[in-house]
Amino acid sequence: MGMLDISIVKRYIRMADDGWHQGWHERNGGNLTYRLTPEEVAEMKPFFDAQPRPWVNMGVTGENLAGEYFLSTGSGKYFRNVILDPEDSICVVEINDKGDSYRIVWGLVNGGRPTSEFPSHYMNHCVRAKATNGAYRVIYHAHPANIIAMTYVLPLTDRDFSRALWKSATECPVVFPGGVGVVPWMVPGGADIALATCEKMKEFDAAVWAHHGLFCSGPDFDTTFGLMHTIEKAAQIHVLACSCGQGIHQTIQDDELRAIARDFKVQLREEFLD
Ligand code: 2HA
Ligand code: ZN
Repeated sequence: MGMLDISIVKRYIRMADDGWHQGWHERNGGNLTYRLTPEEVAEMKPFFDAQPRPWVNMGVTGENLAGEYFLSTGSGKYFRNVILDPEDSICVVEINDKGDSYRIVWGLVNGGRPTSEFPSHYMNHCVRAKATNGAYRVIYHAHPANIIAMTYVLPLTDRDFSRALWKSATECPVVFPGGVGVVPWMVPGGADIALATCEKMKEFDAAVWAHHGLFCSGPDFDTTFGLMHTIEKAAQIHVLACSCGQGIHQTIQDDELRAIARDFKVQLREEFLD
């Protein structure tokens, strides 16, 4: 029995590998964090390092998740390698009691730090946990090609992206009835993009990063991976339809979106409809 036999660790590794096989994680692209439950932390504690590594200030503060533990991919690590060598590629970090620093308590055995986007992930965990009464535990960032391609073509507004995606596949308004947020192009890795993404995550489960990728949040791995997958599939359909070069001749009408929402009992963001 060791860390790699623990169910949540196995499922985390599987999700990273699934993302790699989708083609969303070229080189060291993307990052995945999961907020552990107290039961999962208790299960892991026997395998934590005898000596935790030093505290590292995050440059951001989130008090509501002080003292919590996260699984995180490592900065500069490749999703492709997570399944082959998890101890080298991922880690568990503990947040201090002020909510402004982390320390590694397991993993990254050859050195390193959690993802360069950890401040963004941590702040978004704080926002999503607050918005969902603690239900949301996963933040996932990837580089799917079609949603990135759309950011070169469509106006960079929440409304334009949400409408185009809803109309690209009938299941979309059911999967993300709240729509998606859009963050303009920004330098990745810093506090500015973290705060801009948090503003969107107060309202949305997913935020598009212009010319960069997609941020998704959810209560568990299946839902969060499924959201990334559904949005990227819709983006692919949009790009394919536009690529036929004939123009768009028919699409799902706004009243048809309303009909889907009515029958599937979801609340569509009305201000995004005509
Ligand atoms: O981890 O995707 O946004 C590399 C990135 C940064
Ligand atoms: Zn990225």
